[in-house]
Amino acid sequence: MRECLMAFMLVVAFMAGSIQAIAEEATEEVKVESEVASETEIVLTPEEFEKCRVIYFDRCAGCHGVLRKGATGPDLTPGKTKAKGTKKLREFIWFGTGGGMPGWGKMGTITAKDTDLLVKYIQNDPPVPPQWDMKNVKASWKLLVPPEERPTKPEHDRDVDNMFAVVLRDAGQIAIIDGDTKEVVSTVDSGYAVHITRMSMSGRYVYSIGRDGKCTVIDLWMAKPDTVAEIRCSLDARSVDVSKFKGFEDKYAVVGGYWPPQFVILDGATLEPIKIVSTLSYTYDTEEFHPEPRVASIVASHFAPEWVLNIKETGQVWLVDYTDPNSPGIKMIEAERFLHDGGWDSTKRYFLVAANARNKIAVIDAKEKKLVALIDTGGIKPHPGRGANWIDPEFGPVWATGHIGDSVVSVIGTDPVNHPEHAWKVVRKINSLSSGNLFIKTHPNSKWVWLDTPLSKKAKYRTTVAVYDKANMAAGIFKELKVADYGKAVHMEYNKAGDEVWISIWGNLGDAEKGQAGEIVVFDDKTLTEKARIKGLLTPTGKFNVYNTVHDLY
Ligand code: DHE
Repeated sequence: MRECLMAFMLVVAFMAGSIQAIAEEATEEVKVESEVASETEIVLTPEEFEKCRVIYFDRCAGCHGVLRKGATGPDLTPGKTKAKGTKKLREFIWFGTGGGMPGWGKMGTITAKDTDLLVKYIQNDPPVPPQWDMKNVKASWKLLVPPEERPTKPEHDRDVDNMFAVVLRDAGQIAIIDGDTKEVVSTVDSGYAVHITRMSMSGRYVYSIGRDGKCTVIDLWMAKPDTVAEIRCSLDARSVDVSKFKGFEDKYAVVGGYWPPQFVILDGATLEPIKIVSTLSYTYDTEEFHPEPRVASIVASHFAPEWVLNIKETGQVWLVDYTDPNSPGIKMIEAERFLHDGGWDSTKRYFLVAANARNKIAVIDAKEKKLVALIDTGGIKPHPGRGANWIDPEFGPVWATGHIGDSVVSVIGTDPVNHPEHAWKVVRKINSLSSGNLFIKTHPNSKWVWLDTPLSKKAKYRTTVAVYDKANMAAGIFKELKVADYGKAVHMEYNKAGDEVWISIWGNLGDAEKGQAGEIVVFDDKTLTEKARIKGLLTPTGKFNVYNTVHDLY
């Protein structure tokens, strides 16, 4: 017990305290002068090292890896970084790169002083992060409200299907918002720098995953929705999903880990851990051992009792059969590197996932359990979120992705039965406002496709979204909508009816007093005009409508 407590304290120390530190003193000018660091010049005090470790975890590890071996971003081990030299490294961190790296300094996220420290930090060896095995996982498990003590029917008259779970990223909270009244019904604590939520198949439960690997489950039937169980499955994580196959609805959940690289199968109702599985393995192509193959996106198959786990660095898609969760079956499909985010086609048979190091989309057939295509998107760093599906008047059913490193939207044919000549080909390439796109969204009831550009190098595009007409995509952007005059406009989500689009304004926690920590802007999807603002939210990012998330509508 004492060991567990110590490990937990270590981990809390490992993650804590970062956001505020990074947000401070944002606007100093960095000096970009020529210098080649000698060994003595890259020495950091223990305090500086610790500060950098936290900043690195918050801002860099997601793309470059905890061990800095590289993934979406390049290898940052000392052999490589020293060769680049202090001046170049400082430029990268401050100004970003054309390949999609944000200009952390220029954007005001990392100060000039901290940029200098980071430049030194990444020329030192990375610290070895701790492990997190089943003993730690079990010790972190808290069943706050056992299933038998939960409501037997909703304790309110709200439409649960039209509720939204909104990630309040830098506050580490989830807001539950009534989609009809736009009222914030409840705000509950979740994991550190919480990342996404997914819904149980019944739509009753919201599962959240924090960057600290903490998974929580919120019961939407409660008068005031609240957390009923929580667990920490790893120390760094991004994904969670539930069992959706017929007969297994709400039975299990799975949490993917970035560090340690592993996944944990949980009981769906209580989050009691059942099985932990390491993803340590070999790259699919060169078959070299990789020490950090992280679990990126996870989706639940509708064709078998399986999850589709995308193992980023090794470029493998693992189909995990949860019929017998203590002895899960794993089929490894060779795909491409580095697997990141993705979504289903409209039939939910094909899963399209970005392999962002190779600018490709891999297509997995969940029915035949195999890779059916690797598509060159024609852009740098595809980043679909879950993508968007619609019927193109010329090419039939299509799915689309934008790009982080390019101002282009690639539209891909997805119907091998009735439109075989277009299936798994880029049938349209359309301009976006700018590079720096993260998410694209539509709804079967809408005539529009929406695209954000929160990582644009141009401030005006970070707060503007583009709308396209599905019937006339060839015409390019139909309308630009300025959403806010601060923060970043990020991630669109429809309401259940598909007639409203919700967009987050992701501000700074430190600007809460100015009313600029964030809000959600609701647009009328028919008229493309603003309908409402849900104010006073602390750094909202992803939003997940219950009905659309359960049914994979995007
Ligand atoms: Fe995400 C999805 C990982 C940065 C907001 N993000 C995902 C998924 C992965 C991932 C693997 C897919 C989950 C799934 O479907 O199961 N994200 C990462 C990173 O590694 C990365 C690049 C860097 C990091 O350090 O985390 C990263 N992500 C961000 C952000 O900066 C965003 C904009 C805000 C934040 O939380 O920091 C962000 N990511 C999101 C959102 C989704 C997401 C809103 C879900 C989109 C959806 O509609 O499903």
